[in-house]
Amino acid sequence: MNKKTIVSLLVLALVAVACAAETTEEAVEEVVVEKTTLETVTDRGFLKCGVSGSAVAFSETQADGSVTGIDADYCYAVAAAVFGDYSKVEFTALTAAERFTALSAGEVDLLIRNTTWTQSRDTDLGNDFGPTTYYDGQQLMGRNSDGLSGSSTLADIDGLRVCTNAGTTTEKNITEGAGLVGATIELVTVEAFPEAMEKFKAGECDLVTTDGSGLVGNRAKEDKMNDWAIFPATPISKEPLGPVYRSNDSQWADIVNWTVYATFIADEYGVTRANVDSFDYEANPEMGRLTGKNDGELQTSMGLSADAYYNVIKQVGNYDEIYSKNLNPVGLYREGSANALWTDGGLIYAPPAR
Ligand SMILES: N[C@@H](CCC(=O)N[C@@H](CS)C(=O)NCC(=O)O)C(=O)O
Repeated sequence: MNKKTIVSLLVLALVAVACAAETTEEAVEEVVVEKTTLETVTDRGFLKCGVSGSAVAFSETQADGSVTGIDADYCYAVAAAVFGDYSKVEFTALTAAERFTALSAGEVDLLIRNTTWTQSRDTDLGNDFGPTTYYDGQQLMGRNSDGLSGSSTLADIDGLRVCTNAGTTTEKNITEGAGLVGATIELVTVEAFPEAMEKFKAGECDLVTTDGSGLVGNRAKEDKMNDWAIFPATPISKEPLGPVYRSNDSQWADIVNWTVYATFIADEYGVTRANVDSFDYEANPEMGRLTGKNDGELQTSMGLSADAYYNVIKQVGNYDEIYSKNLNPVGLYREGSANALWTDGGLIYAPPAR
């Protein structure tokens, strides 16, 4: 719920104009005016962003309290757009099961927590989804020593114990998918995915399952490239991950969406943190409009400063910079994946900035 402001309006309710009578009645009415999310955020002075805090390469809370990862960087990007200062973010670590309640209760302004865009979450839960920032898909991870490999299939999990975290698409997909191939599994559901990893390492589960990126990230973190297999080669589901905000909040949706699109467009034109100041905006009017350098900028009509998206690129980077910094170290690369730019055969595509 947004904070509400009680505004006392002096309503000249009844101006009696009948005949020549000079009676003027005044009524004071209390009208509840809801602040927009942008007003709430700017009045507060920082953005409240909901993340996982323990999702490898997506949002990891560090010892000093800072949060790193691609999801965290998109929180920083929205703060850079709104405040011209990426650091104006307060992160809230949320489990998968509590994330949508926290968003609808107004505990966070924005949720960027490896959250899959699904029809029910979009239509039933009071959420709207921004552009996908990572195209993922669900896989499983097991031990090579148990006879599993990258070419194992869902049928091979018959009789096995599978761990995952609650409140996810993961638990639904695996239940449905195993059923479809006639595999009987024991599904062990825990609150947060790191607990599933602990059970897997302790031998209490034969398999863990979640978004493929999470499995790749955890395998890299545990240095088990040669011991743990991720399968099936083609994921069992589509998991488009991206920002989520409350429904019916068009201005805030536009701000978040165009923050993401600005990083895509800058990637398309090769505008980086390093060259954003020296880039030839005359030669690329679209980038000029988007960064507020040329005429025709549209950021001010969105309630932002003209240079809002310049600040995003300057302070956080374009999509490729954000992706590469966070995901390459765990072995996730864009080349040949859906996360490549549309000009390279991928799905990363933004509408034109005009
Ligand atoms: N994308 C799925 C799964 C999200 C999910 O919970 N992913 C795990 C694996 S990356 C995670 O966030 N783990 C960290 C945690 O539980 O805090 C969804 O939206 O339901």
